[in-house]
Amino acid sequence: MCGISALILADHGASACPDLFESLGLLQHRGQDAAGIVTSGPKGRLYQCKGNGMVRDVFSESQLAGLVGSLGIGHVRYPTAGSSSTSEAQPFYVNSPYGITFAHNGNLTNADELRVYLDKIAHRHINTDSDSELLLNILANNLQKTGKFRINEEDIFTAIKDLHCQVRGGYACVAMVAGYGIIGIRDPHGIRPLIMGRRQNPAGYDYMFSSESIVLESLGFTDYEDVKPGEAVIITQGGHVSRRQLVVAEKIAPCIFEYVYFARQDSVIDGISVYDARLSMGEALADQVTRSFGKDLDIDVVIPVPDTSRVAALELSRKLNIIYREGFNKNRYVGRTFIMPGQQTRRKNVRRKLNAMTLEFHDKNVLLVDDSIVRGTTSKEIIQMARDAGAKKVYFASCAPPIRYPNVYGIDMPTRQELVAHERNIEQVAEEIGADKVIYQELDDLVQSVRRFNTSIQTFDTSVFDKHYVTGDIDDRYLAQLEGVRSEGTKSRLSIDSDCVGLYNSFQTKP
Ligand SMILES: *[C@@H]1O[C@H](CO)[C@@H](O)[C@H](O)[C@H]1NC(C)=O
Ligand SMILES: CC(=O)N[C@H]1CO[C@H](CO)[C@@H](O)[C@@H]1O
Repeated sequence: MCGISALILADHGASACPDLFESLGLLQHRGQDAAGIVTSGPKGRLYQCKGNGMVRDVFSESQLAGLVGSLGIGHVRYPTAGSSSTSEAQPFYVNSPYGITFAHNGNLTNADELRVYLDKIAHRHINTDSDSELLLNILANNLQKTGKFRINEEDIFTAIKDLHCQVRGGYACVAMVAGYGIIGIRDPHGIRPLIMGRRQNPAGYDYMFSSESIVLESLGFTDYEDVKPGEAVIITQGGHVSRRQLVVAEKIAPCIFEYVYFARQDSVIDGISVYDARLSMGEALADQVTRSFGKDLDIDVVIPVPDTSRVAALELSRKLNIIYREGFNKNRYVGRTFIMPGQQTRRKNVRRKLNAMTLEFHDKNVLLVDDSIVRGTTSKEIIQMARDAGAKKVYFASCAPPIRYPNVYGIDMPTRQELVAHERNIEQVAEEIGADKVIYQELDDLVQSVRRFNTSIQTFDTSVFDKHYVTGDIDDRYLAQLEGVRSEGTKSRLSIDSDCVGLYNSFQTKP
């Protein structure tokens, strides 16, 4: 996952950098691998600072002072499969046309085709493995086609509309055109979140885009609203806001994992409070526990695996009428294990991160509650810690259903083989992680826990649970390719909408 922000101030003499810097700190949970800010100053000149590491480590005070200008964009990145060293930190920049900078959150599913297109047809050099560089160059190339000295709003909307035809996947993006303004883009399925808000001050309104509403709230922005799936928003330096619905997808499918794990609980995405959704998940999970245990409900205490699952565990304990206790103490100065690359680091990290208190475990049957079970290595370690602390029986409940398939839209899930629930039933998972019993949320219950707060959303992206990939372009061959198992004849193919054909008229990959 990544986090993005963009800011444009009404007062052209003021500096956008302090708020952008703070916004990245507030988005740090979405990525701790790299961070970057680009601002646009007088004469449309761009100023940039980016690098690998946590937000507080990437920017020094003097570097921040050098990021002048009243508009800018920022990004925090987490590593995806082996990309931490090969991909450059964002934002990315192209000097032609107009000087555009770009940052995004998500992952494309037709990156290979786009690479070929940019190389063979657009003659644009791509220097990294990052999807952002592809998106930026597609946008730049579409704008270039206007052949104009100065672009207007219409040109930008057209370029973005074409971009939606050309790219597939989940992507929420912010862009800045030097000396012109900032742009927010959300993919037609609305898989990745993007929200905008405004803040009044004597000079007029400041505007901001961000991945999560908590950023806007913390920085004093109000009236926030999600950028709609398939919508683009342009905000010029004159403070003019244009929103346009460019593409209407058959299905809107926001990523359900934002609610389960990624987003901060004090954020609201697509009108749904993450906190409310997690409470609901706990309530539904309580019913599942009751169904699963039947008459033999022999749980003495409910203990959350900190931090994400606390809210759900609390509600679950209330509903089951079983006492809730904090049995694990967290060392808050160690990073989240899910985000660290490499199995070895992950294993050691659990015990560095958590400590089980004998007081709460000794001689008890405990129900541990976590947001999800991914590889199972963390769960296994935690269960062992509970046993070492004297627990009699250790039950493990997950707010999410079994994760059996990879995520291709920007969440760093391991390959199928590494997922503990892949090709294992619940009893086998319990055995694998060493639990006396595992209780998984039902998928329907998870979806209802979120959807009840915005029933206008018919579907969510639940591909990691049910293998239903909303972009319609993911098959076993694609997944095998992801896993590095290159089979014969996996040449990239183009699947494009009929109304997009013109964009590709001179471009077909050979069979
Ligand atoms: C529900 O979600 C849709 C899709 O993102 C959004 O357009 C709508 O504004 C949301 N409803 C509320 C009440 O926020
Ligand atoms: C950030 C990013 O671009 N991540 C990955 C997106 O998916 C492709 C596979 O299609 C990976 O190669 C990228 O590294």
